[in-house]
Amino acid sequence: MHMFHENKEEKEYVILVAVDCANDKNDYTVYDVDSSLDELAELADTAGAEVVGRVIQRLQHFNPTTYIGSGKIDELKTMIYATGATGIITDDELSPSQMHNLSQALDIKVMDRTMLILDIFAAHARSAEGKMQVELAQLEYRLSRLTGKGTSMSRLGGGIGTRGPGEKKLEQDRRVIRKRVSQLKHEIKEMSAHRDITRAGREKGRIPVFAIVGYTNVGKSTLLNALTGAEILAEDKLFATLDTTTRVFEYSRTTGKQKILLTDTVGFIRKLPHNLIDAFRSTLEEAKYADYIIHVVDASSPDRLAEMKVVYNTLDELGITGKKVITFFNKIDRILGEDMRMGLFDIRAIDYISISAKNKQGLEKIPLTIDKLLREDRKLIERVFGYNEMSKVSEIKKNGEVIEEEYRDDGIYIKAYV
Ligand SMILES: Nc1nc2c(ncn2[C@@H]2O[C@H](COP(=O)(O)OP(=O)(O)OP(=O)(O)O)[C@@H](O)[C@H]2O)c(=O)[nH]1
Ligand SMILES: [Mg+2]
Repeated sequence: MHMFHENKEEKEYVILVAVDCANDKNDYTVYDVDSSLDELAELADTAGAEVVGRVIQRLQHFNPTTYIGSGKIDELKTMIYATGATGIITDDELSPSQMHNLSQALDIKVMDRTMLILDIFAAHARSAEGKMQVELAQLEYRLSRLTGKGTSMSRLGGGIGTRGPGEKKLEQDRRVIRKRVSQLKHEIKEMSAHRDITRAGREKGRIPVFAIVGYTNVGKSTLLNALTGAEILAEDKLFATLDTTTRVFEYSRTTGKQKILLTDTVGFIRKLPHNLIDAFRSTLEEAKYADYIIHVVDASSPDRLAEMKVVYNTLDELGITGKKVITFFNKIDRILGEDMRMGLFDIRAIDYISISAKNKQGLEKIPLTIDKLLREDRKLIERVFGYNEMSKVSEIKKNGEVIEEEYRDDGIYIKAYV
């Protein structure tokens, strides 16, 4: 079901179409329509299509039958003719009937943001689980269109286009797809059960786990690579990472070494399709099993605030709340001047620092920031352990942070965070 990848020769030339439902222009935590189309253009580029035009219509509400109004459809037809576009992509998910009506009216391939994101996920999925999750999301998206959920057709109860062999074929397709869907769901469930076991094993080790989360393309994988030498693909593409990777990050401080686990996760984006959230739930929820969250933000993005808000909303939606967050403002190398850096703060975070993962700038601040966080959840103890309590001492040395240690006649004096 890939839109653009199956045939590399046949490049798509697309016009991006958006409806601007007049939200508050002074609220910088909300995407404005131009930024949203910029992002859609990046998505199209990532999927290998070339953007040849943009159409924006300001409306109070989306048109329920054709998404945009009839006047705009005429304008769009002219633009299609003039640019030789082979398709359009709308910035919002279309209902089955909107998609049908628009393609009838324009006589051209009509795609929406959801299809585009699904397509990119399909092209980037590497692991068996990732591939199955994408397939599941795609099939469910198709199924909702096949059954005509929400179309006016089923409500009309018959008529042209609802009878004949086509309908029988659809019924068969539906059955095949449903079977595959339940098979996929089953297999994905088994895989995530297996992961739970691996996690349980990790729990015992008591190494603190930090999940690296953030908007797509902010530099999460670059950060993990810089800190641990992991060789994860990091590129200027949206959703380069679809599988989670965990690596040990070990650093030294005067009081000894500290090990933590860092997990790279799938990036978030606004209007992440619901099919995808459901299918990728176990992958997206990876952060749920972490002790702490590292929130990576692209400090150089003009939509920084809106992106941060999307990340926190998505975390809330996934039920990942109440975890302590530290925020890394990344790509600081792209920000010139102190003024710009002044605005970098995150009220939801315990602490925040500025870094450049790519240029390895500011990374030396990371251990201190992590220590501070770990210490907050640890208790400072100070006492003498008798020589018959050596196992306790080695336990503290392994999992805690020893500040002072002194051999005395009556035992070992220990001052430590545990
Ligand atoms: N200038 C600059 N570019 C960076 C920095 N960190 C990462 N990048 C670039 O940003 C792009 C995205 O980096 P990734 O590490 O793939 O980002 P990600 O957050 O893992 O993205 P997804 O996995 O696609 O969600 C790459 O082209 C990186 O080279 C940085 O500190 N400065
Ligand atoms: Mg990545």
